[in-house]
Amino acid sequence: MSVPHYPLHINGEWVDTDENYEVRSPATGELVATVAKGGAAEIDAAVAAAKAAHKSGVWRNTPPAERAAIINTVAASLAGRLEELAALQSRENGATIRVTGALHVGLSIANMQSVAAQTLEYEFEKAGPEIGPVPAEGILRREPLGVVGAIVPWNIPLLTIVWKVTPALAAGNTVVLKPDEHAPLLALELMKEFEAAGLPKGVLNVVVGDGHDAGARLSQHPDVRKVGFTGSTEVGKSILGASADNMKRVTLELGGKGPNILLDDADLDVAIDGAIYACMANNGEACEAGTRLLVPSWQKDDIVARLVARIGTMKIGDPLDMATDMGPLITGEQRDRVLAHIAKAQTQGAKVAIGGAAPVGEEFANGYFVEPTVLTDVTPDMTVACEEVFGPVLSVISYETVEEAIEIANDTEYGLSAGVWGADETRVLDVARQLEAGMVYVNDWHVLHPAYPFGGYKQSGLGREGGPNALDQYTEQKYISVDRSGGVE
Ligand code: TXE
Repeated sequence: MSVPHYPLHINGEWVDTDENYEVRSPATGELVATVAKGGAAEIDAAVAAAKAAHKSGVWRNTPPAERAAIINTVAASLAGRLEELAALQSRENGATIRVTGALHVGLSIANMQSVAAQTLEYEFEKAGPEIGPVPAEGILRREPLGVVGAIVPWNIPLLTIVWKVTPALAAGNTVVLKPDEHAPLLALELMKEFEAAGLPKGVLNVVVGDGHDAGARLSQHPDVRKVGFTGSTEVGKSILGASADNMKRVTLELGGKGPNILLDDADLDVAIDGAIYACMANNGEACEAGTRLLVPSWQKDDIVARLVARIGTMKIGDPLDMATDMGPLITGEQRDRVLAHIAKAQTQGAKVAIGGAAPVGEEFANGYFVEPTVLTDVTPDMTVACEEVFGPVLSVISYETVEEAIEIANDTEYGLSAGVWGADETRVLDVARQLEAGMVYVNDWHVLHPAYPFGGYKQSGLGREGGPNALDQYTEQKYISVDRSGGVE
């Protein structure tokens, strides 16, 4: 079977460059596709096309209902291709097919539909209150910003794209999207669908390229008015710095170190599964994973024994198999990073209760697998409890009192997600209100929903994505006052 090739998409054309990326399955090494490699020159061309499209008014003057209709058409096309696209995503980045179907593709479709619905209701222009004492009126407008750059990672590509590109387009902006070079295929499939749905040329452009080259150029470009970014906190800071030159607006969705507090009345039959799901869904490659499990010290041994028993039943392997619970990490470099974290934690006093290594066997020989791992005796000052590991590694930390658990939970520069499990609703909500995180899950985890915002406190980011105000992040506010005491009737 021939391997598909994807060019870049600039100004309504599919364009090739002198170099290609090879996108390979992290489970098997199989070549999944080749993709044209863009750089600063292609970013410049894409920004110029997006700027011209914005200036022409071809998109910002398209009635919002028509913009929403195009988004809905694309959402419907993706829904018709859900299984195919989920499989492509699993082959590309190793996330398991259950997760790519429900989360990567399924939730992306739901978000697109939610943004399309919001677009129909959105008050792009409305009369404001009267202005006294002279007879004067105000008009409140929400206008597109112009050219928007979207820079996204490899771990959950389509959803992180949709969170940016859909509200940006719905609000009338034009967009240059830079996917990660390890997982660019769903960005390019999305581009095909927007093209088929009749999006005018130059309105959405896709340039796959390296971060330090294409990504940096996009974040620095003087004609880009906003950058939406998902990725590491380190790169997020460089994007924030680059935005200063021309006062770009930024939305940043960065790393996390989610604390997951088990209270002493939590139903462990549910909470143990929940704690594993919180940490290890998407192979542990999720910014809002619950990676620090905070347990009452007197229940620790029981909880660890239950975690070990449950994790022992998990199936590691082929991400395309519906029975698989854990696929490979994205690259050999990521796998080695995760294994180095586990090794360092042990030198600092942590113990491996289960996992801790790359699985051995023929089916794992060509992939970047790491066993689901539980570390016990972790203390809050250990590196593994402070830094984002981005792999299937759960750190168990003991606490004596609920106050201490909250203290440990909040003692981090991250603040993306948090969780709390318990039977007493008043008590769990009291704890939830005290946690410094953008999303707090009570008796569950990963409850992402289009109606609710996603984003972090502190160094986990800036701004929110999705939710009821998704379009606000991609519009500028304008106030027009009309003084009727003089000539204007
Ligand atoms: O992320 P990067 P990487 C975390 C996670 C992971 C670590 C490294 O801890 O182990 O980051 O992953 C582009 N200017 N997260 O290296 O580098 C890059 O090409 C502009 C958290 O993959 O932040 C890609 O498109 N852009 C996370 C995107 O930024 C640049 C998701 C993200 O890559 C750039 C992924 C630059 N100088 C990793 N350098 C989350 N929050 O979900 C890179 N890029």
